[in-house]
Amino acid sequence: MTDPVKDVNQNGNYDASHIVVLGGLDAVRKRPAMYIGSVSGTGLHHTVYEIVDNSIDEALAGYCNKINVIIGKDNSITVIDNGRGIPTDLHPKFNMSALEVVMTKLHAGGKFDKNTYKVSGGLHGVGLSVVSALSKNLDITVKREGKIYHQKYQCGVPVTKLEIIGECNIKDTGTTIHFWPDDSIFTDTVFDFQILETRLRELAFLNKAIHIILRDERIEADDRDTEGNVKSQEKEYYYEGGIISFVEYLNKSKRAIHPAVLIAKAKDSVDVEVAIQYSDSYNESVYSFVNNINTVEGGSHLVGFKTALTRTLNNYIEKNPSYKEKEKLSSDDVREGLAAVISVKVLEPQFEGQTKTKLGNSEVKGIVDSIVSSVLATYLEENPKTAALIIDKAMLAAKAREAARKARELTRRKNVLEFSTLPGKLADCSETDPKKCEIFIVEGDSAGGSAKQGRKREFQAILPLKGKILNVEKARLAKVITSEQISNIITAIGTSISEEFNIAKLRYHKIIIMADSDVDGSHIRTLMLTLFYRYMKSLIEQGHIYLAQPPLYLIKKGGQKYYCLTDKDKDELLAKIGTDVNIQRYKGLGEMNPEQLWETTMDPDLRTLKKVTIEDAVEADRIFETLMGDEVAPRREFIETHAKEVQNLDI
Ligand code: 0RA
Repeated sequence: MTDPVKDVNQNGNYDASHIVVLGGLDAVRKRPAMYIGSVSGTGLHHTVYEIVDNSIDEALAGYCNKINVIIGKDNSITVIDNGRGIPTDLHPKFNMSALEVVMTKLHAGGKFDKNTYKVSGGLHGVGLSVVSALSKNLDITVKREGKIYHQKYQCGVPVTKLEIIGECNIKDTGTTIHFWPDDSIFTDTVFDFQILETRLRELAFLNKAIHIILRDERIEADDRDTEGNVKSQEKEYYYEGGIISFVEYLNKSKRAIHPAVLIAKAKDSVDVEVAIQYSDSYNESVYSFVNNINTVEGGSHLVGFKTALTRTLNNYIEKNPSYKEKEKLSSDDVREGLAAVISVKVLEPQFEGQTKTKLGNSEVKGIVDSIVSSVLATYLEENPKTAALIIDKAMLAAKAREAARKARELTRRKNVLEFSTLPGKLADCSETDPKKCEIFIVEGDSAGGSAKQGRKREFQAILPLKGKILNVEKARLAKVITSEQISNIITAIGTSISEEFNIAKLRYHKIIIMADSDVDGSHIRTLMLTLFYRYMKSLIEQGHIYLAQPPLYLIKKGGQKYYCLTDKDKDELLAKIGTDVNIQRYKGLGEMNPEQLWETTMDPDLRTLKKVTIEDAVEADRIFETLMGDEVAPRREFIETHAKEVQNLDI
């Protein structure tokens, strides 16, 4: 493809003011990751959010209630909103249309109005110009003042004039942006329905009463999934209840113990919305947002919420004569089984932290604290039955925590007495630098035996597991640590768990789960991942957890051996070398001899490992709840769609 930047300059079709602007967008094309985080899937999907965020801003300003996102057959994206439409009149400063300023000028953003909360301009809020710069083609259509305007861009450069192409009803307004991400920039140009769905659903929860519709035109009406169900082509997200619906969604596969509570108030131009609902589970699902951005690292709004929750519940116990024991609840106690969404809108948010997802504005802490304290105290007074359920639950959590602490102390003392810190089943490696060490946690004693014989003992340790491990999703900490299999895993890894987790004590930088490629193996992988997710989450976040990929097939032809990881690999290979081959399908790891196990699954030079990552915490939380709950069908479906197909397992 020719470079439109050069074309424009050579043709001289545009005046000098463009050159400055182009210079700006050139930087975006040279170092795209600086603007959208990455050029892989994450960055690709970010381009969609960037546009949708602008439409959401229109909605927050009160002018838009419908946003359509369409994934085209050719992997293009169209975002249609019914907002006011991007202004098309001449921008006096730049001597071009306001639309062209927005599409070509870095950081022009959408809005010139400082008094509204902006979603765009937030985390990566870099403006539409960045999407335009990173699209090989972009068509924009605006309906405004009874006219339909249209302009085309290539790599951020306008290639047509802004033209009026028709007329419409004066009340009919909005913006349509159709773009094709540049495949010379993005390493991945295939949009993932589920990734877009997660964010769009989240936006619909956080901004109530907006219709957000996602359509996938790559799917034919008669496309079916592996179970034979017609795949869904279009989904609409619309939540009148806003974040109340969000916590109900988080608790969908749990048993809630009271109706969700909404706390919503504004103070000193900070808009605070909090929804809370306790369930009978032991896990905490608390999510915080600032201007619709998921503040994964928390910040002042979250601190304000946690402080207020703990103090308000303790005050209630203190004042209420029916509680004889005036148990002091900790912040952890009051969050056991809590689903909560804290959503604040702040005029000038300061984002801090490693991933710029921590709210720094210190004034927000006090504002959230005072709003949550006063509204929640009133709620508890007015709803004594719900109050009693919540307090009883937190008191149980406090007792369990105390019991767990005692049990842990006991285990520690026992270990000291027996001098046996490492489990007897562990075949450890000889290298002592954790960076160079890896541990294989292996399903079954026979595969464990082959792995011990096949390994390079300098840096590879083997811990065989006998059968399934405890489902930690359904057990309290006190029980989890009494399980022998689990305590073996914990001691071998070295970091301990929960509050006592210490990454500095990690004994292996690669922790590799090695299980069969069948349903039982999937279950074991999931049980292991649940343990890591709930009790040693940093191991996943810091990229220490991997899944081994044993081959499904051994194919021999003409003295050559080929291993295939998937059915697709096998079919492709057979297409190449012919089908008159000797094909062996492995039923399990146990069928491989030590040498085969080494060369297919363990040898760092030949093996494939999947790194486990957490793409989206809300979904990961729900997935574990679904996986470890009682429903079998959704569990199997998840494992089939996620565990085998993707390179990095996104939980
Ligand atoms: C600048 C000013 C105004 C609206 C927008 C931009 C705008 C941008 C996008 C991007 C996607 N959809 C959008 N809708 C609107 C304010 C317009 C006015 O004052 O009339």
